[in-house]
Amino acid sequence: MEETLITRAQAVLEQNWTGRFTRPAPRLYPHQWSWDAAFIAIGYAHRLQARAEQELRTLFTGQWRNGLLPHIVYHEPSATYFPGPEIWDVRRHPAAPSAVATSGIVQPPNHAIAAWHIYRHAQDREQARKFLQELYPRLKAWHDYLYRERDPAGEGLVYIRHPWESGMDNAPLWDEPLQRITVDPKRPLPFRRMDKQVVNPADRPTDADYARYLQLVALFRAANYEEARIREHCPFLVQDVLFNTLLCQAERDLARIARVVGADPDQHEARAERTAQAINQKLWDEAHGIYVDYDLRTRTPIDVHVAAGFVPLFAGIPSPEQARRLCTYLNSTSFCRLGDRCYAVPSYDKQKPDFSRRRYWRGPVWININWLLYRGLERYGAQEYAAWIRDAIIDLPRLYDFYEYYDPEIGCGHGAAGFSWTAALLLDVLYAGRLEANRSA
Ligand code: 2M8
Repeated sequence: MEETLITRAQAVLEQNWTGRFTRPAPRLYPHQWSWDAAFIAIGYAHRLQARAEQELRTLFTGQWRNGLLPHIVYHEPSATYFPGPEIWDVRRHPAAPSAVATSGIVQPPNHAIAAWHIYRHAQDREQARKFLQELYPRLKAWHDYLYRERDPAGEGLVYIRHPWESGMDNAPLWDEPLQRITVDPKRPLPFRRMDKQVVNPADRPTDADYARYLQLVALFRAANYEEARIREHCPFLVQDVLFNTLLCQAERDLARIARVVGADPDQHEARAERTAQAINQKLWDEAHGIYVDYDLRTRTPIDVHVAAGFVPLFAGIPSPEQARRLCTYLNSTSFCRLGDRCYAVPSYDKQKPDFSRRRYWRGPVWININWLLYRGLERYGAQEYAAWIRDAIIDLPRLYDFYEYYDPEIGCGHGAAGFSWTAALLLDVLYAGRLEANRSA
């Protein structure tokens, strides 16, 4: 049974592989996405090391000269995705690459995590060491960019300036900050959305969401992508838990990479520590026992509880007492109480009236978030809960195929079919299980 599932997962990735990179999904997402590429490389690493390396190498061809790693690299033109490179018009900034088209925003920095994972699981260690050597300066430039441009006060927390930068595009987290951008609901959109032609529109963000997303892009364009100008005018500036957690773990892994390639690990360890402390000081909600985002425009916490609020477990950020409280909240009717009718952790608090079992980031189960939680719970020794999630990462694709996201109660898949990170992270879980079994045999 396991072999068949591995074959099915590999077939999904094979179908999405273009020869240089892997599309997140065949029609809905035809380009290369930043954090998808890292999750996909994590899946490839166990058997296809060279391809895992190539996935990241190809992504970094889109890196800007100031270190910014764009959220989309448009290697090839496509008629099935909006917005295309002309909407971003990133050449307005002198650091944008000239050889390849990119977007002008970023996504969560999970790349050093993936690069370290490739090295740890390498079939050819020497090749992996060379790969780390090649990638280290680019990873460092990427993190330097984030701390330099996105953390002007030197708090150890970087900000995002667009919901797409969070990776959780239409999460309820953004409802309030987005209200600051006024749109006329009666005015037809001045562009044509392609996503609604490809998947069920009931699963996707609304037109009003898209109007606001595109207004933010217009603001970035008008500022010629100069960060200081954007920072001054952007109505959306948020210190996000998931983004900063991944940055913290990525810095920890970059320190390990630095040791392998003979660079200085101390700066990375120091930054990771500072970010971990800042997350604990500023983003921990003591009253509810969960981490929450912080709105830099209103200088207030965003009082919305999402699955990403538990992810600091992944980077070893919570104290044992905080971890205990996180586990209690996770194991409740708001999220996924073990033994209840729930496959895995839904993306949003189920008790909220606007929770949805099928609308994109407003409730469904996402495999990448659950994978981060599974690893985090293991790190804290919460084995029973970790095993529950691990089973779901295997069962959901086995029973309902490789979808972008799943109904937390009945399991069926929504969004794009043939979704790459669902396949890649399943492969990681299965191969890691085999390693574990071999070790204890
Ligand atoms: C989704 O985001 C893109 C925009 O970046 C979209 O909806 O068009 C998100 O789920 C994001 O996290 C993901 O990286 C991307 C590709 O899978 O799709």
